Amino acid sequence: MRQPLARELHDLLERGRDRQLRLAVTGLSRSGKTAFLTSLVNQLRHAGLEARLDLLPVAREGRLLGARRVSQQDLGVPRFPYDEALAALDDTPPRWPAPTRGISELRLAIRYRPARPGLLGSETRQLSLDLFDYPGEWLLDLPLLDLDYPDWSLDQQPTRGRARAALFEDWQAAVAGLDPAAEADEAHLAEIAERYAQGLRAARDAGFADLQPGRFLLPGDLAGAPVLQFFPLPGIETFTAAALEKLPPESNYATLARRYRHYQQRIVKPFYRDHFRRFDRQIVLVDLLGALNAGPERFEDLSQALCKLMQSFDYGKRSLISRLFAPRIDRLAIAATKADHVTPDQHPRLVALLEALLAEPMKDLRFANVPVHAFSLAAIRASESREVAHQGRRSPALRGIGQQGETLLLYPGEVPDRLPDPGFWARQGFDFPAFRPAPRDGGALPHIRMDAVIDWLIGDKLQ
Ligand SMILES: Nc1nc2c(ncn2[C@@H]2O[C@H](COP(=O)(O)OP(=O)(O)OP(=O)(O)O)[C@@H](O)[C@H]2O)c(=O)[nH]1
Ligand SMILES: [Mg+2]
Repeated sequence: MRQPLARELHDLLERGRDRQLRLAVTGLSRSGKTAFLTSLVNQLRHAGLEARLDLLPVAREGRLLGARRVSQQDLGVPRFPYDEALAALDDTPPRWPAPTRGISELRLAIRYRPARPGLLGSETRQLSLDLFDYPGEWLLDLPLLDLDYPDWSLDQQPTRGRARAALFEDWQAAVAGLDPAAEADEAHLAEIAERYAQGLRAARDAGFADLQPGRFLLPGDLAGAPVLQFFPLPGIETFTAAALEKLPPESNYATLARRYRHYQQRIVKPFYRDHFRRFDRQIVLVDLLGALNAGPERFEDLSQALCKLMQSFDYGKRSLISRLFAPRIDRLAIAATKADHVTPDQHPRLVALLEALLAEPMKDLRFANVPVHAFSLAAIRASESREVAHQGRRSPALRGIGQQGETLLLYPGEVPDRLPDPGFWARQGFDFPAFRPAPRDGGALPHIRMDAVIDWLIGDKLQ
């Protein structure tokens, strides 16, 4: 799916005139990507009318005239399901938008008045904003571009952590007797691969995030194809590279290595080449509160997955191959989503925790001269902040609607402002229920700090 040269040239010219920007949203499964993009489009469409965008100067100053959806350029990419998401939120009772798979795109034309108008005074300008939503799991596959099959096999033994290893027991039992040198049996390999995929799915459902290959979890139209029928080969370390080379093409080893290479070249690489490389700005969403809720092992796993994921944006750390696919991202936001699950006094702590979790990758990115900013936000705020009297003292609380339609009034707990130690989990832990989205009266979606995030991501292009 290579882009025609004329289009690249056109894009380049538009970009030079600051009239086009490609903004990508990513995050691991359920991190809040669809909610974020739905809210972003919704806020911009309601700008100047009902939207509350006080932290977005172009809106506050009355210069933002509005935004319209226009047809996207790349007809090969599915459209972002904005209407479907709004329809779910407007249902009775309101529902959260359905989970999405794969990459989707939406183009907005934003009209605004420049901060310093020209001689005629009534000048308006337009910015084309291309928005992309893609699964963060895909970025976990980046290291795979640099590893050959034997190295990847060694790297991926899923025995880290007891809870995690338990989920792969079936696969381990199935793969144990597989001789790398023996002739491959298609059906047998398919079965072992399916158990590996089952292990990955179970690990994902249990809240684990550091999972490779990413497409095994979101196969889309590749489900059942042999390119997804490989797995790490235990015992491969007992062979020398030369011995592996000599194994016949029909051997288990050679068959699996071939599939791995196909996955690398035909699945992973095109995403980097056709999409990732062309993004200008990026926001990475993190469901930090969900991970706190899920306990220490999941929290640790999220931390590892995120550090891996962030390497995609750090050119310094990248090898030659993956550097070829480096995007020219000149700004990166990271955001803890669903902040409406905690009381507003906890929001600064949530940002501090996110910064602590991503301290290393953030240092590397700053060193690589990519500006990074951390936020906490709620794309679609589903609770209201209240105060309740408790033992003669007034304390903050949240009011929302539970999944069964019941009214909830609660204090969900304190967010640790540094990486939680074992004491934290023993002492306090964390617990909050999910909220249903609040019914809407047709106006802009209620949010927390979407305006600040929009300003950081595109504000400078609306000057
Ligand atoms: N309270 C609250 N919940 C949210 C918010 N954003 C997302 N959620 C919850 O998180 C779930 C996942 O949000 P999505 O936007 O679908 O996340 P996603 O990253 O697109 O998920 P996938 O498409 O499955 O990868 C939603 O179904 C909601 O339950 C928010 O701003 N506030
Ligand atoms: Mg989604």
